Amino acid sequence: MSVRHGIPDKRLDMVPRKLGFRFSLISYNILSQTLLNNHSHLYTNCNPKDLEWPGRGHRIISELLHDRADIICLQEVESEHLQSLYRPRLARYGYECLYKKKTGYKIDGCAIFYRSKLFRVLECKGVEFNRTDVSQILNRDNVGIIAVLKPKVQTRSKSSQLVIANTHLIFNPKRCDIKLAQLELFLSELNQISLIDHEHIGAKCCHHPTILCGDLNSAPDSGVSKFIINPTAFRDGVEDRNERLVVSDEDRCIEDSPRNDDVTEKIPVDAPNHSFMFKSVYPTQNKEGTPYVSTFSNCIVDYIFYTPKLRLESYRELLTVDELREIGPIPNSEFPSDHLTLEAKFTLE
Ligand code: KL2
Repeated sequence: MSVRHGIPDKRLDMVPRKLGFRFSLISYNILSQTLLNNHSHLYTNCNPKDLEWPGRGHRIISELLHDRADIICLQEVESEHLQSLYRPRLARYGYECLYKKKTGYKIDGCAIFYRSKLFRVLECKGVEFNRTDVSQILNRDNVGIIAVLKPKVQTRSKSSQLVIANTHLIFNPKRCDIKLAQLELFLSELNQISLIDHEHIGAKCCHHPTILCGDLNSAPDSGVSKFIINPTAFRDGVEDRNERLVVSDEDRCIEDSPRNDDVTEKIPVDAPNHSFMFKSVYPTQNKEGTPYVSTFSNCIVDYIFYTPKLRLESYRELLTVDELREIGPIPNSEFPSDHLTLEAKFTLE
């Protein structure tokens, strides 16, 4: 059992509310085996045994099944492993799966598993971020997936459906402009799917209860995070706006750059906006000011955001940067990925 499973969930409200529909959700970047093998220099401090396939795959399954979450959002799921391992193994426990593979020659993608006893899928949309027809910087193969789920059980919740959006933004630390463009595109798709009444755009609470989660490859103080939480402040922030201005040639040489990268310098982009009122499940630091982490770095890069009409009941605490440093590099025998699992419980109001 992992260190984190021994720690009780952080509860926000001790008053039990039995009225609404309750469900749990996981977001987890499971670390694709192909990416692990291709970037083996990143894992030289790990025990090679802990990196082997299929052992790591089986430990990922155990981690996923530990709490039997009702919805499991995964990133870096290889289509091959989805068919041979994740889909059949999770099916035994009552999960069905929705999947969107990255475009181009990429082998992995985003998956949403859900307990089919509990939910019916009303709609599902894979969103491709390679959209040079929209913007020249939208030229990478990242994707997201959006599902509209309807609880099958009778509840007293006023809301009758739930929108789940799961994505994995580009890694390249110097291309915050692309991360933001990918996010904007994803949020505009999410907006179309999640809007309740198209005649009341701009009105408060015009969306179905919505969860946005995944690996944003962005720190809590990044433009990406700020834009999600407070788009108005982001639009007004000169500093953040600068993140949208494009970068030097040297910056483009990192991994995910397409070979003939012909991004134009300083593309003027309209100020981005969205009308979701997202809150983040996870605090970015503890009471002493020590940052929490979701991967072996110095901050959180994975998130679960939720809108009004969802009540956060509890969440599994992350580790602080010091706690993870003490544990050492991951993957290890307890942590099968280089990311930690994010898990939260909600009530649909
Ligand atoms: O940061 V990640 O890991 O969410 O854990 O997302 C990307 C990176 C993933 C998909 O592109 O592959 C990892 N150095 C380190 N990690 C990299 C690099 C790199 N140059 N390129 C890709 N990844």
